[in-house]
Amino acid sequence: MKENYELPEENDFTKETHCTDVNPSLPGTIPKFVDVLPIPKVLSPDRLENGYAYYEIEMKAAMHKFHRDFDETLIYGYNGLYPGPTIEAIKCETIYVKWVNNLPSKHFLPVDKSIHGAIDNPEVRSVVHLHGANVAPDSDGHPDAWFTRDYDCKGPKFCRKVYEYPNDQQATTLWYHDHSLGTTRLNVYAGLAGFYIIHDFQELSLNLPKDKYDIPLIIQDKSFKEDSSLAYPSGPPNGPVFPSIVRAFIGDTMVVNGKVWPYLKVEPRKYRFRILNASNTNGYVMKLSNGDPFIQIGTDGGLLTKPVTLTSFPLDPAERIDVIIDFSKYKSGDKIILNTEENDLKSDVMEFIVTDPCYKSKDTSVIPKILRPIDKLDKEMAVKTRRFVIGQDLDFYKRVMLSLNHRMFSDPATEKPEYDSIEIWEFANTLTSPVLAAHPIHLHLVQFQILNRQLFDLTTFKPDEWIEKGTGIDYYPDIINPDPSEGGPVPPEKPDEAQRAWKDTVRVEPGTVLNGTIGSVTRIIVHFDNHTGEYVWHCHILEHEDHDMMRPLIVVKKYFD
Ligand SMILES: [Cu+2]
Repeated sequence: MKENYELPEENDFTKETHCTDVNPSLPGTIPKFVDVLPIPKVLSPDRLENGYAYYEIEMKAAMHKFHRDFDETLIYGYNGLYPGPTIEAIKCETIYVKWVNNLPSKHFLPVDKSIHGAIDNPEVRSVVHLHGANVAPDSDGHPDAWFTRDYDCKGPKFCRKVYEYPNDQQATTLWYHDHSLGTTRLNVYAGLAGFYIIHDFQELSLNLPKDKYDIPLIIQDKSFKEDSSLAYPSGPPNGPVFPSIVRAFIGDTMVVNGKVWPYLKVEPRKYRFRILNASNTNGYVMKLSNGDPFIQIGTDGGLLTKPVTLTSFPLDPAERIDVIIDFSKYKSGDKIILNTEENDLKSDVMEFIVTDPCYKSKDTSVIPKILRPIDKLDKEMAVKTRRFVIGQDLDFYKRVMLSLNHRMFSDPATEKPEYDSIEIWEFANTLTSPVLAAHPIHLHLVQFQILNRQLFDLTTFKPDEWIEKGTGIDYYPDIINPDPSEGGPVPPEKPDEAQRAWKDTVRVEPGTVLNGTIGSVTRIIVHFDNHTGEYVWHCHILEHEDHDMMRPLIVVKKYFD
């Protein structure tokens, strides 16, 4: 597969030694840091059409080698590549992409045929969503706009073959991925994900590390079978339903840019890393093994106002973080591991190995003191506040599913903001059992801002009253002393500096463990701008999204009396 990637120059042959006792299903037997980190190739347009860049990208089954000691195995990839090729665009320069589905008719992962979208529809359906992009609804990749090979079968919202991306937003790191109703978790896990990077002149003028020192990292946890093939659970048999969707998927190895636990040789200088968590369920808290800092410069929707120094950061599914790591103080041979705070084998993500400096390319990049101004959305301008309770329900087969205000995806749309209006959306996470979990909530079409988060007392919480009037969350018991008389109103907490920028996915925190009595509400402010029409919003834990934790979002025209 080497020809598919731009591989760094490699003079170190010591890692060529293969191990024979590797069992891909036993992560403890897999040697770490023996594969060079691949950098997904930037795709050139197929041609110019009426002056616009035109791409044709084919989704197809292909063979991929995840690790030096694994056999090649089946994946689904854009142009047969995992991850897909990177698309680079310039702000306000429209591009067109024809997404072609040449996937087989039978999926190689276990398909649950009882969930939305999967009932009575072909097994392998696909539609591409450009995550974080401000686009018209017919190019957004609505989950019901899926299509099969040769467009033989099309979902009810399918309306065009060639998608139009106007790139009318500031420089940032987006990603494209499969979004077909009821099979997103399987298609993304199978490999259908890639980077889409928007540049603009303002960002280029900042002299940040660029070209080969600007590296995108797509991180996914995966599990493998003994024969190197991708493993995904069939779920417990559930009455007549098997395979059956699982509530979470947690893999046992870490894959970065398509390789299990890779390494990257870095010069002693500054590098920019655009890190994407494209895992199905897993959120991470990431750090460097030596405790050294990251300089964060951006979030999902673009640059921060100024750099923020972090020694660790949370990254939930679909979130991106843009960081600079300065390796200049290290000496040749030093090794630093990017890892997570999880306490298991897979806490290692990848390794940086510092090389001798490259005198041909002196590091002239800078970390500017100021990156760009961000207009703060004004709460006073909000015309509506919507409130959502994250709870759980049982589906038709009595399986637990996570839900948004106890509605299913197919229930009539309730979120119909007016075009060009500003709204506040509040998400109350009321789940305390069986596990406390954050839910990364993603809205299509928009980039929004996080207002605050607040803990509240679940024992007195009345969801319906709160949804209607916003009352009942201004109090929670003291964490140390849960005697109600010791509690009191708790002010909302502003997001930390690292999140005071544009976001398209927000981590809705869980409450706390204390007797299962404390919930947490996360508030965002959104401007529904540029387009009207049908979109969706949902939890980006793919196992939740595929199991009804998704709702329609319809931006309606403004009516003047
Ligand atoms: Cu969720």
